[in-house]
Order: sequence, then C-alpha cells, then structure tokens
Amino acid sequence: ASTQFKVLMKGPLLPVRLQDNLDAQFTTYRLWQQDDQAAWLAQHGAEIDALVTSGNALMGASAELMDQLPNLKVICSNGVGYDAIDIAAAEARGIVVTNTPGVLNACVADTGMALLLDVARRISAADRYTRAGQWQSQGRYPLTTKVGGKVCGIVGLGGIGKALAKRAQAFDMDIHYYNPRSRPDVPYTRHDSLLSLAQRADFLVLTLPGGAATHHLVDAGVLRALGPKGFLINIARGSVVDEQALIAALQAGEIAGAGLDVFEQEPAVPAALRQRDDVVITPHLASSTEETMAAMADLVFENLLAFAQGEAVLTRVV
Ligand code: 8YV
Repeated sequence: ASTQFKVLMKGPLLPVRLQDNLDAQFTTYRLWQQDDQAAWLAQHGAEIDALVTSGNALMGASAELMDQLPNLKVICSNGVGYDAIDIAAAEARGIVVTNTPGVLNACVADTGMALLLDVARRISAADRYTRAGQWQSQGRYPLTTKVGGKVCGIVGLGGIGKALAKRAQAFDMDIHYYNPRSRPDVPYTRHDSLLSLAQRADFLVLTLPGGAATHHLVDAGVLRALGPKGFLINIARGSVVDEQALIAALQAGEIAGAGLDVFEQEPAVPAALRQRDDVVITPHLASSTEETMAAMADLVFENLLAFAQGEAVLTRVV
C-alpha cells in the first residue's frame, strides 16, 4: 500500500540518496522543478499525501502550502529545527510532522566548538594573514584568547547543547547554561535568565530552537552583558539574534567577536559581518557531513515509510 503514497519534495534534498530512496518507494513529484509551481499545485495538489521538506529557511511548509495540499497527511522534515514549518497550521489540519533529532547532535556541536576555537584563536583570520604573505611582511600574528578556564555559556541545553557542553568540558571550560526547564541530570551551573548567563559567560553559545518564541532573544542588552571580552557563537537559527544589534556591538567593541553558522536572511550575509576578522562565518553547514546527512536522510525516509504503512512515526514533532 505504501507505494501508492504520493510524495511531494519541496526542494532538492541532500544527500541525493534521500531522493533516490523516495523515488524507489513512492510516487514522487519535485515541486522546485515545475515551471509554474502555483499551476502545478492547483492541478495536482489534492493528490499529494506527503510532503518532504527541510529545516532550511527557503524550504519549510507554510499554512498556504498546506491549503494547496488539501489531502496532505504527513510532513517529513530533513532537519531538527522546524521553525520553517507552521506547526499550529499542521496541527489544526491533523497533519503529522516529523523531524530528525539526535542524529545530528555530534556534528552540530563539533561545528560550534570549531567556531568557538576559531574565533578565539583567530584561525581563519591567521590563515588569511599567512596566505597573503603578511607573516613575512608584517611579522608575528597578534596575540589571541585562551579558551581553557573560560566560561562557556550555553543557551538551550537540549541534545545539541549537551553535546557541546561535553566538548567544551574537554577543553577545560567551565559550563554554565540557561534553559527554560531545569536539567537536574547535568552537573553544570544553571542561570535564571539569559542576561545573567551572558554576564557570566566568556563564550555565549546558542543551541536553542528558532521560531517566534526566541526571535531576537539575543538583543543589544544581552550583547552588552556579554561584554567587550565576550564572544557569541550561533549554531541555532539566525532569527535568534538581532543581527543589526550584533553588527553595532561588534563595531562599537561591545563584544570581542562572533562565530556564526546561521543568519537572519540566508543565504545573504551582511557585508558588515563578512569584512571583519573578529567574525568567523560558515554557510549553515553544521550538520553537513556525509555521515550525519546520511543518518538524517534515513530517519526522514523511515518516518515516512512507517507513516505510509500505518505504523507510528519514529520522531514526531510535539
Ligand atoms: C538543515 C538544520 O535542516 O537540522 C536543522 O535544523 O538547520 C540543518 O540540519 C539541513 O541543512 C537541511 O538539509
């Protein structure tokens, strides 16, 4: 029965193996390949049972799209963050939503640690300096910042936050966190407010969900609390940080630097950030390893297969 399921892919899915698996098991359609998507949806929307999308800002699933797919039963997203999916709209329509928690924690935390080490020790900036021949022309690279012994302040102590904490601990950092719910299972120092954590942290690492509830949580006040020796690391969502306030804080020397994998208007990154040596930027690649993307792809596929066969899905969003 499962092969009768009609599956719409919203955009290209990585790794390609996910598309291949879907093609092999279901009748599939590629929305991004349609010349006139609105016309295609008007003609075929009612046939679609399942939507496969991702956590990417350009993907997701709006209430409007759900209305164009009146018989949609399930949305399987290739990502842990589901802020690009209108969850309330899905719930109201009785649509099941799945994501890919857990399997990406290690790689996302690795990226967070890499950005932290890079911005503290200026690895990327020093690489540019060396390549440009400045070691020879200008001499020794300026001194940087030690990581060991510093406070790593984690915002959102979920699976990714805990994986980050474990890594930061191995670098002799002191782990503090702010999380709405208390985490009695961890030995780390909890703060009652983000402001209190920012005040105490040398490195403020964002591993919390995006969406309306956390929009611009990191604003000018939080950055001021982080202070001129503090660094901001964002491996969560661009929406969590007021990017203009961040640029202003960097320009005014109110914080020491930032390591950013996510941005407010991806894939656009403001020139004011791209210019700076105290900012390390990567193109939303935290989960993008062969191994992790394969595990995510398999989880997306297994969720959809389970649903199509009338079984309980593996990782359902609340
Ligand atoms: C993207 C992510 O979804 O999991 C998330 O929330 O942000 C990423 O893993 C992934 O790049 C989409 O293919």
